[in-house]
Amino acid sequence: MIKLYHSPASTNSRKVRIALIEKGLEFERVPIDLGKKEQKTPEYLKIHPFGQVPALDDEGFVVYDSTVINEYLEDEYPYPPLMPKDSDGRARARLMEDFRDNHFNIAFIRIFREMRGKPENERDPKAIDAAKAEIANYFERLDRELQGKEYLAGEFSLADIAFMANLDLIEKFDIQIDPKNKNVLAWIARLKARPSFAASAQ
Ligand SMILES: N[C@@H](CCC(=O)N[C@@H](CS)C(=O)NCC(=O)O)C(=O)O
Repeated sequence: MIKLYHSPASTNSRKVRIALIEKGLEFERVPIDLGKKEQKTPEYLKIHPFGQVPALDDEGFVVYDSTVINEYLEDEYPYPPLMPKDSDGRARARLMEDFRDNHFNIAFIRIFREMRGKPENERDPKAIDAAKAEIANYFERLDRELQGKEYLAGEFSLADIAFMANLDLIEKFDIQIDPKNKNVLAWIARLKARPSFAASAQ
């Protein structure tokens, strides 16, 4: 059976949980406690050389990095497809996933680092507000990207899954979405309605 080394709270782990559930694949969840630095133990470093989650073991074939894992799952288990068929659509889905991984999610990580384990008087409100303002700009971009479309690359794809992994944090971090971003609000409601959203929470 597929084994997923993950942390329940990690957004990058959730990306892979969602893809596995969308593909209807059974998998064993192996929790790695990031607080206890289990990701840096010599045994785990044999699975993931950079000591991070997620990592996936498919009957002895080990792959790490959420984006690479999801591409592997798409190649190995093509049905139901989670990438467009045409090269333009595939490039678009990859660009959107890159936007989430290297920009959108990074702003969330900055807020997480400020809030995690720090009493309120030790947090830097300016850093939190700056990250929230950046996320507000990203929602504007996403709203334009979603004009006339239900999902980022037309059909539901790995690009949407990447953003889906962050949706719970929007409420948790009290991030407001300007109501003028109607395409984003409708898209978020669509993503949250998918059974894989609730099923991937842990
Ligand atoms: N590019 C990697 C990033 C993985 C990553 O940042 N994982 C975080 C949790 S979301 C982690 O393991 N942090 C603990 C650490 O780096 O020690 C991916 O997409 O899988």
